[in-house]
Amino acid sequence: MPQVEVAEPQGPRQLLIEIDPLSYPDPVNSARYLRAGKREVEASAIRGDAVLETQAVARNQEKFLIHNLVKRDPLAGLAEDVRRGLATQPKRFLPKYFYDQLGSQLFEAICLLPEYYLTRAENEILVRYADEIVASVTGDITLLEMGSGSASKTRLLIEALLRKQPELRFIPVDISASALDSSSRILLQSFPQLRIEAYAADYFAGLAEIAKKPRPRTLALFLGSNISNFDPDDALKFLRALRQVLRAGDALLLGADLKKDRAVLEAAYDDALGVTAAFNLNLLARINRELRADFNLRDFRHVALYDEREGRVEMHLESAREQTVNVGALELPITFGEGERMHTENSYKYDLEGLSALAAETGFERAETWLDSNERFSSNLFVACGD
Ligand code: AVJ
Repeated sequence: MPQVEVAEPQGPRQLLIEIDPLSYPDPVNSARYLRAGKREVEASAIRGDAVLETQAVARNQEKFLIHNLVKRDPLAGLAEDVRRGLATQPKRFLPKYFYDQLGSQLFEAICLLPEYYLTRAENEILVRYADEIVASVTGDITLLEMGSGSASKTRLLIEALLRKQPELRFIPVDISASALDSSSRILLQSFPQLRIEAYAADYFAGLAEIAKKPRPRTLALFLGSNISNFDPDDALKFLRALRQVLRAGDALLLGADLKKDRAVLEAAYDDALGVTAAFNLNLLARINRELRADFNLRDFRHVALYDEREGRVEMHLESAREQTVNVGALELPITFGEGERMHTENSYKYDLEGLSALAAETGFERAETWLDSNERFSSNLFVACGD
């Protein structure tokens, strides 16, 4: 039976890790992986539908804790969301389902593409201004990161913080327990001055949990243009929820891609090598695999378009012909007309005015903004206003 939702420290020597079943879909291999790859972790129980629970004694016990708040049956969410999305007109999917194991790696590949300037631009900003950024927040800082993923850019800020303070508490929140686990271990190896308390959770659940404990001066990070998947209303909701766990004078470093020339934007989401197309089509491959559907990937085409009025790049999957697809797990035949599009992602672009408004509407002030040398991407310091 699913029980432990939050791992409380069980005493100084113990660490409770729950492994995300999505990331370790095969319990036998997960157990083997844990024994072979992570000697400090001993798998003690395998139960239920591929949920693996480990009671572990860790070498870094007091330095690393993961709280797993991820729901136990992630497939139930996918099935329900696919059913709903295919019943809607126009059909649509949620971008969070891009990131299965292959999808996450395709996204890593996207970040290396010449057309996808976002990652490089943000990296350039952080390399150049990390010291200035952390200097603009006073006091002994705790670092909080929403959607930390592989945490490679975070490293630059951690280094800057450790140049100005001897120790650092880092609280990453990410939907993937396995990403948190591996990125945390790597960070702890590089930075002995770090203590990590990670939350495997969606943003809102993670924030609700974090709000329960008081924290000193906090710098929150929301990097990589991760805000771009939120519709305007949801962006407000998210920033207000984040503002609630902060105190006046705490800050948020928000990475936001800027509005620009259509050709540049569309190329970034429709690269010549076809990696973004594969990333998009992988949604169908995932539904085939996990919900026993029979999408023929060759019968769908990747489409990326900048809607200037909405200020967003849209991704779609377009049916090349009239066809019927079965989704076994939903006992659902779905028909597509020729040229019919399923909407798979919005990526909102901002300008500095919009960012100021966003801050003002959510209890922040846009205190400073740093740009890359091509002025394509922005890193914004939102300072929390008086409570
Ligand atoms: C991870 C949401 C920031 O919108 O640029 C990249 C996702 N989609 N290429 C973005 C994405 C297609 C990315 N974010």
